[in-house]
Amino acid sequence: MDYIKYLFFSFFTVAGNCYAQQSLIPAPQHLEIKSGNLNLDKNFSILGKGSPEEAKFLQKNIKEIIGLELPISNKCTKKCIVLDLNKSYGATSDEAYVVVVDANQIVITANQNRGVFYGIQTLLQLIEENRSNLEIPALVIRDSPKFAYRGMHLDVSRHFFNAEEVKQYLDYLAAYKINKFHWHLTDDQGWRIEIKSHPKLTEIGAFRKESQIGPYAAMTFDGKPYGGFYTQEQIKDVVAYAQKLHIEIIPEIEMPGHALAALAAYPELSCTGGPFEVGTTWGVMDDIFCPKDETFALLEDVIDEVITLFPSKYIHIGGDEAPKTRWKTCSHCQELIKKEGLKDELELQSYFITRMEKYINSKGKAIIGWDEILEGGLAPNATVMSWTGIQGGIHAAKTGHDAIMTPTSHLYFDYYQGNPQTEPLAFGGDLRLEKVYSFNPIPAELSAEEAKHILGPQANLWTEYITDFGQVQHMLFPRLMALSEVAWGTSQPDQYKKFESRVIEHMKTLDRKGINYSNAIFEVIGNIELIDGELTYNLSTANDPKNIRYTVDGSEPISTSFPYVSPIKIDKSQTIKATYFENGKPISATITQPFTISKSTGKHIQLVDQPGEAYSAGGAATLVDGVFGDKQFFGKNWLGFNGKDVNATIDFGTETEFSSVKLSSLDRKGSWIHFPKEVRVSIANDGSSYSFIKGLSQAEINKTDGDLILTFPKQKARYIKVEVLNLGIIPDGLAGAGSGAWLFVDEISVN
Ligand code: TNX
Repeated sequence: MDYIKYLFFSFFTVAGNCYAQQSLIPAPQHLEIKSGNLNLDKNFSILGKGSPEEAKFLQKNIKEIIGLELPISNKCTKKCIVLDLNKSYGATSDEAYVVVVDANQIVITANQNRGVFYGIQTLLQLIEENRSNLEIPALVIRDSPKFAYRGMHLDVSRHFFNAEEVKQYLDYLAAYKINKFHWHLTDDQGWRIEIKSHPKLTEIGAFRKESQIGPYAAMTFDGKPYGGFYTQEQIKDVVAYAQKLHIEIIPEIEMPGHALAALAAYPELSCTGGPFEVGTTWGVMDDIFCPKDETFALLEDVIDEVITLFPSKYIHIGGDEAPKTRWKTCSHCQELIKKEGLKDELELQSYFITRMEKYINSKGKAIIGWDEILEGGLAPNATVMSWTGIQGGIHAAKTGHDAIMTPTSHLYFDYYQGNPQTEPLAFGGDLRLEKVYSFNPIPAELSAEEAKHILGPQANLWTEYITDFGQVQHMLFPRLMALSEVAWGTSQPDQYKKFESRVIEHMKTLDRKGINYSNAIFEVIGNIELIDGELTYNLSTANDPKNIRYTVDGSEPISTSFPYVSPIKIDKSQTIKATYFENGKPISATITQPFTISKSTGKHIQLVDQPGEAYSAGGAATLVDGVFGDKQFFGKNWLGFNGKDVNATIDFGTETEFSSVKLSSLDRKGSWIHFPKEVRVSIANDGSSYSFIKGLSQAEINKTDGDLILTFPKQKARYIKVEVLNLGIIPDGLAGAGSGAWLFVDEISVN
């Protein structure tokens, strides 16, 4: 492939060398190349010393890569790979290791077997990369991770992945030095862990009558019964497997929300008494565990069994997305609130979590919970898993609690990693490899002392839209590699292109192993840039960008269309289409980007309230960048405001004439996104005394498809203010009832 050649060439020229071993992921903290090579051949043996399990692991994997079964022996005659478990080796971390390669031997030194294991993983990558000639360059690697918590999650409730698949998943994590596996075992759509004291949890709770398929809003179902669970024997087997890979499994048992599968089995644990069915649709359900004594009794029994199965010090008890709708109208809950002297249902949630925490602590274990466990007061010893943004993590760290960073904006691997037109159906969002790679787990707001509470990052893989294991692989790769380097602490976001070339090298390994991955990095990616009022469209690809051909008149690019040499200047309305070509043939899908230039394009714009982190695109300027957000796909180019209004002021610079304002909004009730309840346009010449010009009422807005057009007699002014009012609290009966609605807006086009 030409792109490989190109990258090879560019890497050579940029780095001044082309040592293949620089493709290690995660990049080691320290790597020194020496002169000469080691030729790995059948004369080598493996000296296991204090690491017999690791020696076997190395033997098995070398055989898989190069077909040679090297003997394991107790002494080294000449050529050997030495696993030197040396307790006196003075590393500060028990995951640290050193690899030394010279002409005759390879020595891996560490003070713990987990360090030896990571040294082996590094060595396997070196062998993998040099498998054509089996020449490994002489080198010294000294390495240790920055974060002790390097996590990856898998949701097995929405779709079930069997024990063998979970073991493969663990292999992938181990290869990239991830050391925590968060196993999301229970949710509305399925209870997946056998609990001997309460067999109905799986007899009933592990099976649903059908599953939602396709995009959420379409509300289509497949009519096919679906289910599965792990027996305790299988769980033990997976836990033992993970231990060999030095991965700690953290089980999650969701409470009080995401509990419909358990309630279908034991409806008496709800506030209404049911009956219920195991969830068939996605989203957030109103029926949650009722804080009754029998609920706590069952959950404590569950915890008792979970604790015997999982050696981890942590039990994750969920805590997210628990609507208080039922608790508000349940007499038991209201009496409990009074009896315990609680303020409201949020404090009741805190009571629930704290009560479970006490029980779990009494068994010598600690809890982790999602952000929402902060609501109504944080349980005393809890670790917060910060997902809605990074604020939960900041708050936790500032109040002396540990936190794990897993924000939707950077680490939700159920979001799209490429063009939604060519990627499999996903939850939404826009999370490309480069963005994952740019994540810094330590928020800038924290002092060095507070930052010690940030245990590390974790990426989550929710599986509403992931129906089989091949698709799990596709969503995981290559983003797992970016997570790996972020968590190891050697990521360099300003060197993304170098990381990308290492990822391309690793794709060969994935090909050899038959693992699916997304090719999205080879797509043509268009980025809109607005600098000093000048609009440009920048195209990029992991391939050679010079092979991109584009048109400006909406026609399909052909091999003789304009070659892309520099950012395309956009100074009038037009549609750009771009495709990547090789040998005269289109290789990538074509991207299409219409631009609508108006009097507000590129003008200075200010917002009173800022959009939510995950939907902040390019900030306020996104509203005047000449591009209307795509209504099919709210991950890109839209600004999303949670519970807040849009209050935007545009400064034309000089007095300007106009007679219309057009903006777009979205209505996706299943995703908590609602049309605004009002739009108001006002103008001013001094930037402070605004006069109202025109508005749109809720009834008028609800008649549109989201294109909101306000026309009025010609005005002349320097400033225009556009207020788009959020619906407010989502009404009962709709997804997310009781929470703040999301308001999505894009482009404010003035003419
Ligand atoms: C939110 S993250 C959820 C999950 C969904 C996920 C989809 C979290 C604690 N709750 O139940 O699967 O969004 O991205």
